[in-house]
Amino acid sequence: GFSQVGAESDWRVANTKSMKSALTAKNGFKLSFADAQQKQENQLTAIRNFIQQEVDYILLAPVTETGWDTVLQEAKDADIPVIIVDRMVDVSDDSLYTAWVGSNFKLEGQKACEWLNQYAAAKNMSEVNIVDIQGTIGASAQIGRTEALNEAVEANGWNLLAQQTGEFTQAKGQEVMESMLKQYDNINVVYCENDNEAFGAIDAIEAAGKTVGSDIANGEIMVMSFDTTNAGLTDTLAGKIACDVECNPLHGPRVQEIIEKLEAGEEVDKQAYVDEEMFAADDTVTSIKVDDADYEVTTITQDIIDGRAY
Ligand code: GYE
Repeated sequence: GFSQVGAESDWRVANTKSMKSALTAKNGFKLSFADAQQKQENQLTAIRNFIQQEVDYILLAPVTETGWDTVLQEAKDADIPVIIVDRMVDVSDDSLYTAWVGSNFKLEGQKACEWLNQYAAAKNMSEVNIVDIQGTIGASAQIGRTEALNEAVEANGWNLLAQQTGEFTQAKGQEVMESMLKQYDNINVVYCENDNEAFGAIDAIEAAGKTVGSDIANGEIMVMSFDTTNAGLTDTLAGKIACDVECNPLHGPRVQEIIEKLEAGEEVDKQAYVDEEMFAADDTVTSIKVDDADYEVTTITQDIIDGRAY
């Protein structure tokens, strides 16, 4: 049984597609899928239903990190292994889940912020007046990306004007951007914690008669984002997103492999991070360093977009 957050973003749709494409009857699976519409109580109900159905495995993509101890203990008491997908659970005892597969969200944020730090230096930006359209509060992706920004704001002397959740959706992202534009007339960077919020922010900026782009000196507003969905990279190619940091949603094959190993009585990694890239609209910054590791920044092209799996 797979309890999925919902369909709030292009990323989530790609994640669900990847899971359903791997966990097929042809591959030996019978998948019960539950969409929670971003509500934890729906996930708790779905997990209890899976326990009643005596499924062999429970897959959980948790909407937020806390509140899982009781239901995961019920799954453990029913001898049903739980695999956590994407966001993490914050539980008192990590024997309550067998494995987790997902991204290093803090590193994603650090990569985005270091790109901005290098970009601002290259363009001699006198000040960075930044707003943060956060993801769903309490989701691992929001926690990591926000934490990285807060640390970079301190380290680089940026002005963090506002921080508010856009719930990883385009509609909320647009609404939050509209209100931030009413409050501040000196915003020059918008840090969107996913592509769908960026789409909403871009619409709000353009509706306010301002220009989205990287020419800060001439009053353009630079939009940054995460996920590198097809639509996100298309906006990056158009120069509307200045930097998009990849968050790989293709967890289906990874979860399939974990289950096949468990079925074969083999050990599985408790946590497995996926490797991720980053893309920019131009080649002002072509590589960045985070904690002594180097990361390439790829200038986006249509060919790259056409060649990607999502
Ligand atoms: O960035 C966002 C989705 O948890 C990494 O959730 C995932 C995030 C992703 O809504 O688009």
